[in-house]
Parts: sequence; C-alpha cells; structure tokens
Amino acid sequence: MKLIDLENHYYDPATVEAMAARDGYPFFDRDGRAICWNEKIRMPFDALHDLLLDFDRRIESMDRNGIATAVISPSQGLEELDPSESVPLTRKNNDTTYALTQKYRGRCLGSAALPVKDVAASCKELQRCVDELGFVCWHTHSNYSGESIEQEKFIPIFETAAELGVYIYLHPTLPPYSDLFEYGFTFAGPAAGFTVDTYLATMKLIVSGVFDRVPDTRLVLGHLGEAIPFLLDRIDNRLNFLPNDRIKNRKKPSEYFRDNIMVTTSGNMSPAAFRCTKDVLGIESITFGSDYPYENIDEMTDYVKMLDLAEDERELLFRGNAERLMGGR
Ligand code: GRE
Ligand code: ZN
Repeated sequence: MKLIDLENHYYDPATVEAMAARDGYPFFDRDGRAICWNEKIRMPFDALHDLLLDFDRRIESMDRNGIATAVISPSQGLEELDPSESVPLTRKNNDTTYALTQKYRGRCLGSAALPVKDVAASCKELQRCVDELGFVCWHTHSNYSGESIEQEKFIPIFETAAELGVYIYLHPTLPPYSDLFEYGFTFAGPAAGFTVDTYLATMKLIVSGVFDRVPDTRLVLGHLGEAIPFLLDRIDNRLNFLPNDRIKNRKKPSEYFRDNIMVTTSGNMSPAAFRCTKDVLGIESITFGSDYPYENIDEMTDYVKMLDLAEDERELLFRGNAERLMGGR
C-alpha cells in the first residue's frame, strides 16, 4: 500500500542565495556551512544542505519506500522576515514549489509559504497558491521571530485558509526563549524547544478562540501532536480549574482535536507514543509524515509499516486520512 507523506522539507536555491546575502539574522554562512539563527544558535547544514536541495535523491527515497506523493514545504527562515524581503522571497519560493509539482507530477504537492508580517499580502498569496498553483495547504511555523501566531492581526490568514478549504500545517521553529539558546541548536530546536513552542502555539490557538471564530480551520501538527495527546486529558481538566474570561475556547481542547486537528507521525518513531496517540485521538486523526531529510526516511517508513494495525487502520494512516484532509486536491 502506497503512502502519502505530509511533511517533506526542502529549500529553494533562491532562498539559500538570499539568506547567504543577508547582513542580519537569520543568515546562511556559506564558509561554515551553517544557518545562523542568532548570536548563539548555529545550525550545521553540511550533509543536509545537499539533501534539502536535491530532488532526484528525494524521489529515489520515495520510490524506495513506497511513498507515492509528498507535500513539500520550505524549511524555516522566510516567513518572518520584513515584508520588503518576505513578500518577494515567498512568492519566488512558491513559484519554485509550483515548478517542482509540475516536474514531478503526482509525486509532489505544494504548500504555501506566506509573508505573514504583511497579512493582506499573505491572504492574496495564499489565494494565488491555491487557485492558480493548486497547492494543498499553508505551511506555517510556531512563531514569527517571537510573535505569537494566534494574535488578532493574523486571523485573516486563518479565515482565508478556511474559505479556500485548505489545511494549515503548523511546523515547529526555534522558540523565542533565549535561556534555551545557551544550549545550542539541538536542544533549543528539535530535542526540546521545537516541541514546547508548537505545543504552546497550538494551545494558544485554542484558548484564544481561533477555532471558535474560524470553525472550518483544519490544523495539522507533526511529531505525533507535539506531546499534546499524552497530556490532553489533563489539559481539559485543568482548564476547568479557576477559569477566567481570557480563556475563550467554547469547547474542551480535546473536542478541537476531534473536530479540527490532525497529527502526523513525522520524526517520532516510538511505538508507545503511537499507541498513546491512537488511543487518545483515534486512528482517523493520524497520518504519515516523514520529516525528510531531517529524519532517516527509510527508518520512518519501516516504523509505520511495522506498527500493529488492522488493515483498514493501516489504510487510513498511510493515505486515507491524508486524502480526506486534502479533499481530492
Ligand atoms: C524538522 O523539521 O524536524 C527540523 C527542522 C530543522 C532542523 C531539525 C529538524 O526543520 O529536525
Ligand atoms: Zn519537519
């Protein structure tokens, strides 16, 4: 049975060029082969660099693992720049994504990168990406250089996604907690900071009432839900403890996970974590994501193939849920 991969990352060479030419953070240090996010955080980019740019090897890795189709998304760095940079760069990036979806027809689907600091331009660009380029989602990150994504000013982008009928993939990025930077990229990023920031971004979307205001929002989280399934019962319970009028959600957090939110397997290869996620959210809410090239895609696919599932459950996890989410796009 073929898989659909909802989390497969790349960089547009034009983005790498533009990041190499920047004076301020974030920038790409060509000599040191690293992305420098701030004074304390350098992300070594050596082996990854080629994998992020190389589509022949990506398609080969999909063939080898039975992945029919991957939704490709640009990695961090673009959306949070000032509009003078992010508006032309995200547009350029989306055009590159489109060209890749045409070159690898049926194998790659597009996700939109948006210049979020110009909300009107973002809504227009999302519309172009969906209506003209056939993209399936908005790929966003858990904060915009420290700005919280549930803020009132960003709501029009959520509304546009809902109106266009596309989902929002909420991907981690470095959190704005500078105390974590003392420990370098791996800890501030994927080993701890990414999870915490995406967990909080999701919970802030819930408690600020974004899902009540834009009830057709469909949100997808990676990494088996960024630890939320493990804690969801406690979250429901504790939000009822001394409620205040700044907590605006009308339903329990678990109900938004039933109605609005799905998770992918990206970068979490623990069978125990999978069982917990399936017990709490149900198999209808989990779909395959590889996190290529940050994760070993062979190990990621071997892992989902060896999970103890009935045939109909396997079908939902491998592709059925993703197809339903994309609604025939
Ligand atoms: C990821 O997508 O999981 C990721 C990044 C950047 C660095 C490491 C990493 O986007 O795991
Ligand atoms: Zn990822």
